[in-house]
Amino acid sequence: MAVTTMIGAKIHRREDPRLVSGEGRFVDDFVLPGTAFAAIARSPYAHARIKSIDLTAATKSPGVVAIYTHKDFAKVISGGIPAAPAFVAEKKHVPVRFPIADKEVVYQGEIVAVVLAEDKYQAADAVNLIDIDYDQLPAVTDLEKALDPKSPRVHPAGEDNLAWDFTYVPDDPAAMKEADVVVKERFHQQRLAPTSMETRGVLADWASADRSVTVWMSSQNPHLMRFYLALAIGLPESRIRVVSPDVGGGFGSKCPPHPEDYLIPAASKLSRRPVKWIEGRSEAIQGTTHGRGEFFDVEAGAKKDGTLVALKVTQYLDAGAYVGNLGAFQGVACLLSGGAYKWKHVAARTVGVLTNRVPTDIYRGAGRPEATYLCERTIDLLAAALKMDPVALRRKNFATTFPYTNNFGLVYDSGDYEQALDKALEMLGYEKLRREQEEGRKHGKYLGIGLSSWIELCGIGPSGPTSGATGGIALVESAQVRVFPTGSVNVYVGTHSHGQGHDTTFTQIAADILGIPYDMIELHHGDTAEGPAFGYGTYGSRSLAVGGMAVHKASKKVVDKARKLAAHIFEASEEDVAFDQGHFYVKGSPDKRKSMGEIALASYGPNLPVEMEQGLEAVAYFDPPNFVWPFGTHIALVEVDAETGHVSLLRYIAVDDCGNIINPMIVDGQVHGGVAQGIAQALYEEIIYDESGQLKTGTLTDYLVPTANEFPNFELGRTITPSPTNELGVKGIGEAGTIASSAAVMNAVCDALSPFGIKHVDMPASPDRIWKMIHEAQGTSHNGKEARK
Ligand code: MCN
Repeated sequence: MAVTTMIGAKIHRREDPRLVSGEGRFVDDFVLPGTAFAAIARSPYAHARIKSIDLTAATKSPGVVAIYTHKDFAKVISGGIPAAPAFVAEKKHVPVRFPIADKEVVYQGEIVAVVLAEDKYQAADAVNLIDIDYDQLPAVTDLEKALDPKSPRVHPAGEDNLAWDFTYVPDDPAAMKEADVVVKERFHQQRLAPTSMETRGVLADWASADRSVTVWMSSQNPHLMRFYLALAIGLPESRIRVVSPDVGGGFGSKCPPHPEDYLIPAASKLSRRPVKWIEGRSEAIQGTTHGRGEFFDVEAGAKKDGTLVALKVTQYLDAGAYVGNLGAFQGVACLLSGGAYKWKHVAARTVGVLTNRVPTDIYRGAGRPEATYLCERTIDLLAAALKMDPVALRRKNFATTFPYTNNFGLVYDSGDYEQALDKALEMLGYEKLRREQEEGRKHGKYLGIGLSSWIELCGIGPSGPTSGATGGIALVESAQVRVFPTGSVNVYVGTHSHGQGHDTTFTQIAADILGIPYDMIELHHGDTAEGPAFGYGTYGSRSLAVGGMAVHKASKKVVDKARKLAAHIFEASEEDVAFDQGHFYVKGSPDKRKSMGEIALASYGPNLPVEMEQGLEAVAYFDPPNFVWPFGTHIALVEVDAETGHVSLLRYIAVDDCGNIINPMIVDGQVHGGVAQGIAQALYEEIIYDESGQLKTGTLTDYLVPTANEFPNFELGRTITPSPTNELGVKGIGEAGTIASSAAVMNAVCDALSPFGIKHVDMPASPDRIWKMIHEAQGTSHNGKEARK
């Protein structure tokens, strides 16, 4: 057996000293001689025809190197930004998306021209001097209005604004008839801006002499970016190097290819200079993909005793002006809409709708926060209709036998939902708080308790379903382990760490399997010139359950080879050689032993078994047999001030189960960040456009990203139900907090407001929204006078 102390060790992140002392290297830290700086001219209109572009004044502006428009880029970029099939195989209309507008702009922020100058300020100044004559066209910027066949069309080529209309399981009216109680609600998911700490950025150096390009970009999946570039810029993958160095967060928004990812390398080719573009904060809010942007029409029925019967879900998703590269992934919300519960029947349909707004795409949780929110809100609405305790309704209907196949054929690999629920209730002191709540209401104190018993599909994913969803590439994961003659090790992985702590956790896995000290192992990621041919990147809480398993597998291959060599050196049979605490020995003679380091040195020497080659290294690709299915119960305790509508989040309990754990401290950190992001959706963040498609929340003073001041100390608990899907028994945790928390907070807010007869509140539960609802419910007008009704 190998050393088993590293897996599960609560050790500090090894990457942090470098990052917190300013030693990190982000795209903007890379400086190449002769670099030209890019600034981008974007459409101020949501929909307009471009009548003319006059570059005369801008071209004369100091420091300007070149200005490129569609006609220039059309010479060096072929094809558009692709939309993956994702979870919606059949689509009606996927408009071709070239990275820069030609004759028409279809959302505010769409790129119209790229200016290169000697410095970034000169480039920005010149953008303001470009004279673009637009002819404004009717725009549709509201999801519901876009569904109306009479509304303006986002793309004239389309018959309507429907990008897709796909039914996973059709409605069965007979199923709902079995219910004694039926509830109906429309659940909104406001648009959100991903807001990573580091905005996007691209630096490209096109070397014409050897027909190659190196692109530094802030990306979560550099190999996939290399693949997309190869399809579009006329170079094979072998001549494209993509480097994603330190990346300051991404939350999914740095997975899909963005227009600038094509335009900057192309600008480098056209100008024959390295070109750098770093996104501004307002540009990020306006021009990077948004998350969510949906509403769900839900109908659910249960029997008098609380048995869940039927659920009918229709998802309407605001795709924006183009179908996002992974935008249709959010259809997964339909497939998980039944949550942790046994339903007799679940019907689901997804409708993707084009609007004149920036495209939506995956954002932390992507589809799974929506599924949890609609399911957990529905459970609370049913509990209220049945006059049942929401805890009892959950307990009665949990799936209990695993593997559990849900209504869409997805197989939940393992779980114990009741155990997580019980632990969370105990941590909260549920019964006591319910009594306090009852008492408080008599004195105008409105406490609310909200539960969210979440499940998640992650660890994306098995090759079968994922290759169909990506249009060919199976989302498996790769790793390479190289042991040098001195026994130190380099591990290369195809995932990318941008806050998740892989340098620490993946090294823990390698140290454990190889029996080599943790400090002698270095993790490398983010450079397509290193390691295996392809890496699949970081999203969908997949890195540990798929990528960590590739490290595990490659390390084991190394141990297998080392064992063969040790057997040869000991002149014993391989089966008789034990490996324990980093040492090989013949069973029964532990004193006569050789360390992995000694075997590594020997592997580069002359004395090898017949047909064994020198060296000690291995590549592995891991293709999991299933997704992994973490779960848990979160509980929020809030108090709503009926005078002001303000919600105070008093306590937040998160009990999560992500199977076996590599590093508990990192898992806790991921839960903290995730929970904060879900609470942000519930209470603060919202992208708002006006009727004409102007973004009203384009700065961080309008778009409310909360800080740690807005949160109580999160109280974390854990249950451990190992995954049978992989040898490490692990499940993902990177999105869990976000998936669970908006539902928990909103259930708490609605619970607090139930004495007013308020059944449902939309997100964000801002003071003004709640204040108005309370006044409407009380029959008083908003200024305190009599009813408006
Ligand atoms: N881990 C562990 N034991 C487990 C599960 C996970 O020790 N049972 C560790 C892993 O080894 C890894 C970390 O926890 O170090 C997260 O692992 P995992 O759940 O596999 O998630 P990924 O590494 O694939 O990260 C992706 C996930 C996603 S999809 C988003 S979005 C997200 C997130 O991670 N974006 C983040 N967390 C983020 N954190 C930061 N700081 N910044 C982002 O942009």
